[in-house]
Amino acid sequence: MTPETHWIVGPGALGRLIALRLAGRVPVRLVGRRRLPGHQTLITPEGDTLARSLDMARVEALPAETPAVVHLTTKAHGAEAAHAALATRLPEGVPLVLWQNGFACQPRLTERHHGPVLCATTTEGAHVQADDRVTHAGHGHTYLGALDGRHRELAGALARTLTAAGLPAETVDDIRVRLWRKLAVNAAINPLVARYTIRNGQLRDRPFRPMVERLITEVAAILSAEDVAPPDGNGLEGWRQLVWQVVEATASNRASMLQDVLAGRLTEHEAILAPLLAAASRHRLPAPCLAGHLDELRLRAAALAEPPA
Ligand code: KPL
Repeated sequence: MTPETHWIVGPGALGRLIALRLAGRVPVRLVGRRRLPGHQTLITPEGDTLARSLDMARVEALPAETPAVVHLTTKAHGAEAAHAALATRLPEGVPLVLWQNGFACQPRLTERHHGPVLCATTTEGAHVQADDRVTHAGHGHTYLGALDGRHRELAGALARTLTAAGLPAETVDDIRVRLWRKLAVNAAINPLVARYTIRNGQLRDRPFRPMVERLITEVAAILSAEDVAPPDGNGLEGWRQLVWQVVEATASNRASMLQDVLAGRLTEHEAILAPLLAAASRHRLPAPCLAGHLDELRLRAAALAEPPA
């Protein structure tokens, strides 16, 4: 029994980045649906190689240990199913950290989980190179907090552990606002780059720039009605600055939604666009561009789910 073990459920790029960084500090177990090589390598943003042996477990064959923390690092659409598969195995009180994009599973799992729930939003960039290799593409920052404003000590301790492991983190009292801000950026960038198969920087050019502007206008009106302020509190202009700063900083990147499309995977459209459209309908605000993207991505998801003829 290793009561201080951090379980990392969802061994994609972010999950393995967290596991490999934390493994130098605390016991770590990677939990997933399929078996991955136990020896994993991280290529750091500086080009160094960090190799570690990690304990692995499949969800169906979890060891008899009580984890200190469960980090859920699946894609947003996999989070609730992954939690359901684990929940009956966890004693009450085990803290859960939700690392998902969007604002869909976070309120639901905060209600459902029998223990403290923290949400994390991060700008760490990572991508999978192979089953045993992940690239930490760029250093970022992580914010941690509970939607119900509780568990500050737990969040503080976790932020210190992550920071000491090389993933700078801090606790915040407004994690809901921060999750919505990231969602806003994702909503203005991701559907367009996925639809037109372009890198983020191409959004600066015609014909894409006005399309981004229309999305920002819709998102800004919805978030203002939801009382979610942009970072500098400056209304529509604040949202424009935020989105264009991110486009600039990630100009040569392929956004996560484009990577999902190119790999034939489901995208995170429900977690990113559906909460915005639900808010738009609550406040009776028009959102034709967001709705068009959601419809299109839903059609794609339905086609992916169909068995090949
Ligand atoms: O988070 C992102 C993603 O790729 O999903 C960015 C780079 C901000 C684009 O929305």
